[in-house]
Amino acid sequence: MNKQDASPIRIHIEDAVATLWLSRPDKRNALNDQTIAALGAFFANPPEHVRAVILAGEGNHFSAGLDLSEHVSRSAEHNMVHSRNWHRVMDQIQFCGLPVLAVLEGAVIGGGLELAAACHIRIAEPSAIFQLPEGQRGIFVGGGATVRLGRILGADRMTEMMLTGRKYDAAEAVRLGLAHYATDAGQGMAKARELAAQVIRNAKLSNYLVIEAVARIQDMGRDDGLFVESLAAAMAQTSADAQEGLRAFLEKRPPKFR
Ligand code: 1HE
Repeated sequence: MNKQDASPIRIHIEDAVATLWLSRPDKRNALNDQTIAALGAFFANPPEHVRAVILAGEGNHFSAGLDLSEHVSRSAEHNMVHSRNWHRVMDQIQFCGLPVLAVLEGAVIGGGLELAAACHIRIAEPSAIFQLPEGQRGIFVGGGATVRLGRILGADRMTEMMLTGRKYDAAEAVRLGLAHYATDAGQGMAKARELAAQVIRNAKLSNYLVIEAVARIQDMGRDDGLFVESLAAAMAQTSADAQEGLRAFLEKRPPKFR
């Protein structure tokens, strides 16, 4: 089989958790058009019974970012379309309505960091290196970094990170919010599975609203944000799961959600 034809992601579903492996370890999981398309196809329509998704990289790297070999010969127009396609797919991941956890090892570089930033829970192993080397390659971010990483880091720190091309390790990444958890070597996937199992015990609608509403409300004006928060609260608080969750608390037992 031609290497181009091999699937760029591998999907394994178990106990309502889908694990997606970026599957180009020879290329350090560099994100070519095929990989972005495969991610888009999955997140546009996740299987009905899946309640959480774990994203990881095969080999010892999460992702070395944009596939630079494909990028060399694009026109300005093609670049614009390409970047907008990344934006669409990263939004599909962030707003797929399901919690998405990322296991970060080795390279979390450029577009790899943009992909990680579209995930909701980020777990870093000691080997993880976080970097935005676009300046050193003569290019610019195009997968949503200015919006997502700009918010996580603040524009000031992201500017410095891009100008100097500095690398942050896992401990620094946790301190800065690039990752939420740091684990021992080889423990990232186990931690992701443990957290996924915990998160899917929440009411489905609560998880959905956290994922769909919180980041959007951040982008709204204060009054609009507060209004939408009330709408989301009204939806959640009047659900059958809310009745069950509150009753279970009062009866001192674990809730049984849908
Ligand atoms: C690649 C890529 C890639 C590796 N595109 N082919 N990203 C970067 O600037 C990161 C570039 N990569 C690296 O700095 C290093 O490869 C790593 C630190 C990630 C790993 O180093 P190492 O020594 O383990 O591997 P290697 O020997 O450098 O690479 C192994 C192979 O992967 C080699 O191919 P081969 O055919 O010679 O075996 C590399 O060419 C290939 N490879 N990274 C294509 N990125 C939406 S805009 C986003 C903008 C960006 O993402 S810019 C950042 C791009």
